[in-house]
Parts: sequence; structure tokens; C-alpha cells
Amino acid sequence: MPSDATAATPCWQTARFRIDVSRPRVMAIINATPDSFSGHGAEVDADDARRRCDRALAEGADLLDIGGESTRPGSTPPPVEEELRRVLPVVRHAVGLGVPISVDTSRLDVVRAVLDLGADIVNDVRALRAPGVLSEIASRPAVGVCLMHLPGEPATMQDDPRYGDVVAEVGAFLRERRDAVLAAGVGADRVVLDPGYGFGKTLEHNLELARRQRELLALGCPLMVGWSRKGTLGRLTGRPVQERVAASVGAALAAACAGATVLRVHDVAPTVDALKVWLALRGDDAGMGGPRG
Ligand code: HH2
Repeated sequence: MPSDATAATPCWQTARFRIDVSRPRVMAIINATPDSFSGHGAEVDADDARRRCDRALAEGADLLDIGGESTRPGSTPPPVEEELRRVLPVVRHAVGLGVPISVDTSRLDVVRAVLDLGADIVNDVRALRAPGVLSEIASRPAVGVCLMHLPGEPATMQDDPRYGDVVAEVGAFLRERRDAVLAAGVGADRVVLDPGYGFGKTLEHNLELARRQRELLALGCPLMVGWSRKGTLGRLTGRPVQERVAASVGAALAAACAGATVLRVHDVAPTVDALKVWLALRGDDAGMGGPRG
């Protein structure tokens, strides 16, 4: 059984880049989906998604996270051919941009195809539980992974979620998945964990996780968080999804203060500004100079 201590690392090893996560990094969300909760609702346009990649980098994103499946509450996955159709043209473009490229997927065919194109990271909301995915990742020398907590499936995850101690249960799940990944031969420095804010959790569960987020750092892996524009922020502010930028920046900053080092966001420019100021105020203003160690 791998110990927590050996998993501790300030770097995230990915296929082409060793990312210094001793300070927060901004991961831009590039959804190539027609149905994400955060916007669009129109047919996917690969040119538009490619332009969003370029813009996110111009605004200071450190990494891009490209997704072809909406995992909003109540959603069901598209056919795998459709997910491939959405994601591949965007990944093909993004891998030439000189930054680490993550793909938000759970499916073996998509994982294989994007890694063959040169993607660096698999961000899996299902924590590499689909058949074949973990062994595919383990067969590659240095692909980074993000393992997220998701109880059940997005279609039903918000149907009365219950926990005894949400932090203990999310922590136990992440530990079990982390250990399974290490046992398959993936190096500890390739693994990042994510509590999955908004996934199978009520407002109270999300707040409890946020307040005790530091407890998850005891697992010894860097933490990713995705608060951006989520329903809990809408509940707290009374604002619709398009008006949650300030709330999202506030949540990302609070998560960074509590030790999260990969911030998954839609609104790159305001997040980068907020981090610059926070790092300068705490005397660490060299911090936003790029992720590659
Ligand atoms: N949230 C979403 C999707 N992927 N991955 C990680 N690691 N953490 C998250 O919190 C997370 C995630 C949902 O957000 P979004 O991609 O904007 O929406 P949709 O799934 O509707 O496309």
C-alpha cells in the first residue's frame, strides 16, 4: 500500500511538461459541448473552441482542459463517436500551443485518441473507473491524471445526496482511487486529486468540503478545484450562471488560500488578476511566471 508521504510532491508530471504546482495554476475550461451548464447551448463549433484556447492563453491560463461531455446534473453522456468528433479537432490545435493540455473524459477510446495526439493529462470526473482506462494510462510513460470524486453518475448524482462526514467520505474515496492508480504503476507525481465540488453534493456538503479542504491535502497529492460558475455560487449570491464571475473568482481564491494548486475556471483573466494580487500581497509575486518547472 503506498504511503501518503511518498505521494507528496510540489510538481505534477504530465506527458510533456513537469508542472510546478508549488503555487496556484489556472486551468482554462474549453468545453466543446452544446449543452454545458455554463453557457453556449448551441451546436459545437470547433473553430470557436480553438479560438477560446488561444484567448485563454493570451489571458494567462497555464493549462487548457478540453471536454466533449457535459457532466452537469441530470446529463447523460453523448455517443463516444460524438465525443471524439467534438474533442479531437480542438486537441489537435491545442497540443501545438506550448502548454500542458488536459482532456476531460472518462472513456477509453477518447483517452487513447487524445493521448495519441499528444495530450498531457486526463482529467476524469469518474476517476479512471471505466473499463480499460487505468491500464491505458499506466501503459503510457508520463501522462498526468486528475482523479475527481463523483458518487454515481451525473444523471442521478443530485438525487438527495447523503453523507455521514462528507470530508471523510470524499477523502476515503480519493485515497482508494489514488492507491489503485499507484498500484497500477502510475507514479505518485502524476496524480492530482479533486473533491468534485457540485458533483453529488448539496450546498452544505460543498461548503463543508471547502471549509475543511486542507484535510484533503493530507493525502499528499496536489488538489484541483472546479468552483467556476457552479450552482452553489448561484445559491450563495442569487445570481444566474452568466453573472457568477466575481463569485467564481472569490471561490477560486479561497480554494487557493486553502491549499488548492490547480484552479479550473471559465473566466481566466479575472482569476489571473486576482491571483497576481493575492500572491503579491503575501510576498510571492514571482508566482505567476508559468507552470513548467
Ligand atoms: N467540473 C466540471 C467538469 N469537469 N473536472 C474536475 N476535475 N473538477 C470539476 O469540478 C469539474 C470537472 C463541470 O463544469 P463544466 O465543464 O464547466 O460543465 P459541463 O460539465 O456542463 O460541461
